[in-house]
Amino acid sequence: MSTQFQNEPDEEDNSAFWNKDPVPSRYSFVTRSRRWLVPALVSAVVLILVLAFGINSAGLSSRMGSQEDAVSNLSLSLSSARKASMGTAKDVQRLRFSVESNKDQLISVAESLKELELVHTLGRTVASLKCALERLIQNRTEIKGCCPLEWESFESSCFYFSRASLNWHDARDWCHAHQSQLLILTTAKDWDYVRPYVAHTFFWVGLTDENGKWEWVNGTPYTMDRSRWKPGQPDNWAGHGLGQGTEDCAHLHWDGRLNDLHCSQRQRFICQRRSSPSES
Ligand SMILES: [Ca+2]
Repeated sequence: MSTQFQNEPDEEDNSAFWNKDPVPSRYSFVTRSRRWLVPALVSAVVLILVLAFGINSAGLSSRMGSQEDAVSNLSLSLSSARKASMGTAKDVQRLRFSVESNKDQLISVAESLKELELVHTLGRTVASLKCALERLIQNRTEIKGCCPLEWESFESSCFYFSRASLNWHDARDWCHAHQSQLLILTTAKDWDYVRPYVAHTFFWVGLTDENGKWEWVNGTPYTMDRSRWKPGQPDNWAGHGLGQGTEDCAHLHWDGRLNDLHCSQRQRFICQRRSSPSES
C-alpha cells in the first residue's frame, strides 16, 4: 500500500499542488487593491463634503448678501420715516402754536355767532309779537307778512307742524282747508330747516305715487334723489297688512329722510303756505 502510494505517477504533481507561489501572488493583488481603495473612498467622501460645504457656503453667502441688502434698505427706510416723523412733529407743533395763538379769536368768533343766533331768534320772536299785536289791533286772523298763530315762519313761508295724527289723505285735506298744502321740499334750505322739527317722530309730506309716479301734491314732478330716502326706499312694500294697495305716500323719518308708507297710516303732518297768502 505504501509502495503503491509512493509509486503514484502524479506524486510530483501533488508536490506541485502544494507549491503556493502563485496563490500569494493573487492575494497580494487584492491586498494592494484594498490598500488604495480605502484611501480613495475616504478622499472621495472628503471631496464630496468639501463640494457640498462649498455649495452651501455659496448659498449662505448669497442669502447673507440679500439679508445685508434688506437690512440696509430697512435702515434707509427707518431713517426716512424718522425724518418724516420729525417733520410732522414740527408741523403739529406749529399747528398747535397757531391754534393756541388764535384760540382767543376763535372763542370771540363763537361768542359772536351765538349772539348772532340769539339776535336772529329775537328777531323772529319780535316779528311774531308784532304779528300778534297786529291781529289784536285789526281784529283779524290774517295779517300781511305774518304767519297764523302756532305756525312757524321761515323765509317767506309758514309751516305748521301738527300735533294730531291723520292718515295721508286727511292730512292733505286739512292743509287745503287752511290755505296751505302738505310740505313740498324743493330746496336744500327747506330740508335743513325742517330736519330739527322731525327729530323725534314721523311726519307726512306732500309726496305720493298714487298715480303711478312720484309727484308733489301741487302736481310738480318729483326728481328721484336717493340720498334723501332711507336706504332701500321707496320699496312700495305690500306686506303691511293694512288692506289693498302698496306704499304710495311719503313721510319724513325722524332722521330727516324719506320713506314710503301705506297712506292709511295715521301720523303727524307738515303744512306749508306762503306768508299771508290772502293778501300777497
Ligand atoms: Ca317703505
